[in-house]
Amino acid sequence: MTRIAVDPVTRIEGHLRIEVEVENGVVRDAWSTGTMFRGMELILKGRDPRDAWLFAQRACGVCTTVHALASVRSVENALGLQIPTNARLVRNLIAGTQYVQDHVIHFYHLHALDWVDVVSALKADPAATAKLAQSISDWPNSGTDYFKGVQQKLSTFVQSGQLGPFANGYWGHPAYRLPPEANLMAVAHYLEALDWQRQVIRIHALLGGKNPHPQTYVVGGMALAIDPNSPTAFNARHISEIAGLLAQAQDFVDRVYVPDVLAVAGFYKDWAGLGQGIGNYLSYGEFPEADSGDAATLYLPRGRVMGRDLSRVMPVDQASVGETVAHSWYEYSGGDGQLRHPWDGETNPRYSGPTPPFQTVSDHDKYSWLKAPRFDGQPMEVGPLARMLVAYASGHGDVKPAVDGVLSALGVPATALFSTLGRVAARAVETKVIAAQLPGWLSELEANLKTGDLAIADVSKWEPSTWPAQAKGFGMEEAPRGSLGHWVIIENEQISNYQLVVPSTWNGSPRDAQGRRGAWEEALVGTPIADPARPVEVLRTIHSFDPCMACAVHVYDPDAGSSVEIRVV
Ligand code: NFE
Ligand code: MG
Repeated sequence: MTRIAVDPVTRIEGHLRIEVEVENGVVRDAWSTGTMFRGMELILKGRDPRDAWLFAQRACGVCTTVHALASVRSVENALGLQIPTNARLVRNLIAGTQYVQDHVIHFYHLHALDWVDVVSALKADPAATAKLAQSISDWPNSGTDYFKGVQQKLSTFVQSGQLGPFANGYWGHPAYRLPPEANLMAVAHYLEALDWQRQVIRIHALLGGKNPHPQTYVVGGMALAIDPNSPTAFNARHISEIAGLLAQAQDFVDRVYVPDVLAVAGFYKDWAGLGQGIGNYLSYGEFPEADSGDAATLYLPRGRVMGRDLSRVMPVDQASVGETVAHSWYEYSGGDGQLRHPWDGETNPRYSGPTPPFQTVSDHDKYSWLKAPRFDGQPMEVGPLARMLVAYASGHGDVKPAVDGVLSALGVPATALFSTLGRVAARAVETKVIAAQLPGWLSELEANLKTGDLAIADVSKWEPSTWPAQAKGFGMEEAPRGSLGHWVIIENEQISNYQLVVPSTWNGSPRDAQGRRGAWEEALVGTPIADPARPVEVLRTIHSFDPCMACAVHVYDPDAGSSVEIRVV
């Protein structure tokens, strides 16, 4: 039995340690440890609920914007506010743009290097690379000279001994299977995607003032001056600028990202049988298409798929969410093994782990700063795969054909979706679907403004004196990485309790009181590891979830350092 610790896991946001036990070359058990505590919930106590989104949004700069949206939704729910049409559409545009930019960044900049051997790209024949690229897409940057230029740039990096963004990969590992030409093509698109994402996110600047952390939210709607005919407001010129950026976004998704995912996936089909995980999938649903915001109006549906059964979509009620700290560095009054609903949530940090640097943490009863969220007591997987499975099982008019198209292109059955490769493919499908949907929301906004409706916020409850003595609210949202909930209790015009239950907390959850593993832990069990000193297979499955620990453990240890440690113990 070999114990491997990967700490920190890189190409994620925040601080994650993964320990696995390997026997006969296969992972037998796994532990996910959030190694950082932040205490966002404590920071929010006692504040004005109208200000909460400004603080909550700072939980993360990767899934920028999402905590602002979940926060204003929770306070609007508590105060009984419905936002105007314009605000709903602006929020959909900000959130949808976030999906598209974030998913493309995840594939190229955070995940691709688990599948693409950058150093092998130096051996590629640029002419053969051009031929390969032209065979999968009519994207214009696919000539021999273009790929020769990229290869020269890469070679300068390698010869200088400073790989920059490509440092610390397991280059040359036998688990890399792409031919040099496919590796060169992917490296070229890695570099193009860097430029592309910087352009696309200007949409956030136009609608939200800046990125990360758009600044135009307000409880009751958006604080965006909007008037198609005013030179000093958000006007017709901005709408046409956004239309151009959305077209640019969609073009890259359709002609570069999706073809690349299919091309890379074709070499790794065995990963359609690995990393299956829990098999329970949760989606709160997202993108309200009517102002009531009710579940039935959501473009991506709310629901659950349980036990990999795609024949039934189960309902979702926020009341069924609870968190336990049986194996987390917190204490609950009345017992750590309870499942506490977020309105009754407690954040009492009590570190009881070993003093770093340590060899193992998994031999301790408590081993993470993440709480363990459960739905109806069950561990769940959240994220693009969960959303696409819930939509697929619901017979969604856009998602179903898109998923079927990918399955038939790869020649794999629907059961292949329950896997590491399934997560990568589902993220690409979702990006394609949302990139196609965004121009419609922009047209709706334009059409609504043309009717003369310039309402953007309901400020009827702006005065705290109009609030009840006590109000409870929840904001449910689908962030790029999955189901995000904020729960607030307002008492005497102040926040008396605030809890965030975040996508990477669901997925990165430690065990619960019954000893059931979280999604990452479960997905690692059964993974073959060719070389315990270079566990690229662990990274493939963990990265397929797109972890964000900044979100997941909402104190920084100045002594922890920043070295990468892979240890076989
Ligand atoms: Ni910081 Fe996040 C997203 C949220 S959590 S990335 O998407 O909420 O995984
Ligand atoms: Mg929390």
